[in-house]
Amino acid sequence: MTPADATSPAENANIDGTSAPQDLTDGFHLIIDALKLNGLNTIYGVPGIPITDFGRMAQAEGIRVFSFRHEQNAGNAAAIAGYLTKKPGICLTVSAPGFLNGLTALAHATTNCWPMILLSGSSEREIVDLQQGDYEEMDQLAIAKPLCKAAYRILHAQDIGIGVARAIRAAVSGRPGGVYLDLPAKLFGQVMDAAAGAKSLVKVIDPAPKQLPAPDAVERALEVLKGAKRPLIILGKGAAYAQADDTLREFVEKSGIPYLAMSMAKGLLPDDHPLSAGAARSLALKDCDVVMLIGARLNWLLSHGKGKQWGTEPKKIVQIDIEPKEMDSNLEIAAPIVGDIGSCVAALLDAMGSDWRATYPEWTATVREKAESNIAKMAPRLMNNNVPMDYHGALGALKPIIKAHPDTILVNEGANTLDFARSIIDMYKPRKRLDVGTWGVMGIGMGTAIAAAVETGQKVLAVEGDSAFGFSGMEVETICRYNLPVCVIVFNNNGIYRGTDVNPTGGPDVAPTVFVKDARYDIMMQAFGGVGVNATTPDELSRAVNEFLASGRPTLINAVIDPQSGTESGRIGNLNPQSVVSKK
Ligand code: ADP
Ligand code: TZD
Ligand code: MG
Repeated sequence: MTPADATSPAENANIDGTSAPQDLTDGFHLIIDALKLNGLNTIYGVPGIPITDFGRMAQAEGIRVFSFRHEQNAGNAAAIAGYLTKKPGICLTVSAPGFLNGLTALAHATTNCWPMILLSGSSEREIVDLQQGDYEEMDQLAIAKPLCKAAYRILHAQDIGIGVARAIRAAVSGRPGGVYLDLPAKLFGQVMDAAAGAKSLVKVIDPAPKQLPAPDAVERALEVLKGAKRPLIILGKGAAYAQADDTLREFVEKSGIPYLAMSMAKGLLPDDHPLSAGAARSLALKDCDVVMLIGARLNWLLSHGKGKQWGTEPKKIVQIDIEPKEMDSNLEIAAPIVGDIGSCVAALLDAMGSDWRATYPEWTATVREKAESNIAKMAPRLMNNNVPMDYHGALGALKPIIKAHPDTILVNEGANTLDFARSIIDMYKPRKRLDVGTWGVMGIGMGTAIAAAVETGQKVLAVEGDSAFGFSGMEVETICRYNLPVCVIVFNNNGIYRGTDVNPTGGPDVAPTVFVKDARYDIMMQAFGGVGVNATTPDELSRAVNEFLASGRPTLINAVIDPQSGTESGRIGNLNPQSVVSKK
């Protein structure tokens, strides 16, 4: 098919010169049909030129279209939708500024290895390329390219089918990531024969094919595990993404190896599983002799596999990842297994046969004892009733609620609010904990909570630092507008890390980390018809959350936290550069 097949309505005469009506379709409808054909039935975005009508038509055609107050939040919704469903989450933005707002989320999705497609309207090529100053002019494709996994532009209606197919396959195959699809305004109105249009659409067959591991890689890995005395499995969010939950659990249990779950992998096996080394993390990392990484990278979150945290003994590393380039990225990998986690773990189980015995009884007992003693040490702190609440008191109130409602999705961002919640609140089911991911980015909260509610139908608790919440807080209107079962709990300590800093000059400006004291975030929710609660004690907090779990109504709880109780940067204060001069 050539570009000449796409015509404007005026050119739509029959071959015999009569003007009998012909069945037509256009760019708008072809994009919608292409998405629907591939099971992409939800769009997160912000309307405006040139995509306003596209959003209306998509809704009319049965796609759920969620309008946000800022594209970054819509993009974060699409990113987490991709993580939860293994299908690309779709974000829709207007040109230049809207596109740039969405781009941060696309880069975030790519960094986290989640499939997402950013569909953005763009200005006319002729004007953009000559830099003649079009409305919202920007060479979006060029800007998107270095920030995502793949970027494409569709210029002709008859290429929409193949363009959308490419975007889908690029997003979900291999290591998943973000894809940019540039849609110039003129494309939407381009007309073509409806039958030819329908034929031009592509339903992507097997978009993320299984990638089987090489048998010798599997054998090599098992040899390393057999030689281990103190092995440790580290589960990452790639393992959660893979949705091979039963196989993975069978492998961990059959191997008898203690495991650590990275933040978003928590719950892949329940955190109270006897092989969980979560509460003995320091000991497990320091003393293990073999590490098996499953869908986790040796990046900053694991100190690149180096330093004090990892003890002095060299470790042998087994790694399962779909991305071959991930191997040896930071340290030598003794046994790389390249493939998808479902296939790799199944192959390992197969090769282990029926006579594989767990042979690390001393090690598992040591890890277990340490974990239990740490849990016992922590318990009284979680029961404290201090007013104002500290992090332990407030999270101690939330912990048993999640245990009683293990299907609830926990969204979490902040510094102290993030780090304490991650270690205190146990998860019991896969993909229930959604957080700041690889970048430790603030602002994922409301977009993530909205998409989690939409995609799973479950109730969502978003535990948010007051600073973190501010990045996407306006979306409480969106939560109310769509009447979503989301309860936002703002851990309000009057600022970033702590609300107690002072301006050393004595001037009228407060310190850079301090917010308005005793702010009432709950009233924001009331402004849009949701439930707002001010909670000053663990009891009030529990009661408000339980009321939300009973009603499912949009709720915001302002949890008053002692501004003294946090620490600088939560658990990662060591990453702050230090000034020798200011310490004089
Ligand atoms: P965490 O932050 O939890 O440690 P990372 O995001 O660093 O996890 O690592 C996830 C890894 O999982 C990435 O290297 C990615 O390539 C890999 N991955 C994602 N999906 C799959 C899959 N289906 N099979 C194998 N590896 C996968
Ligand atoms: N901007 C972005 C996009 N991401 C970031 N991570 C930051 C800024 C820096 N930052 C953190 O790393 S945590 C944080 C910021 C601003 C907020 C911490 O304050 P909080 O949590 O109120 O959310 P606590 O409980 O007060 O520590
Ligand atoms: Mg705070």
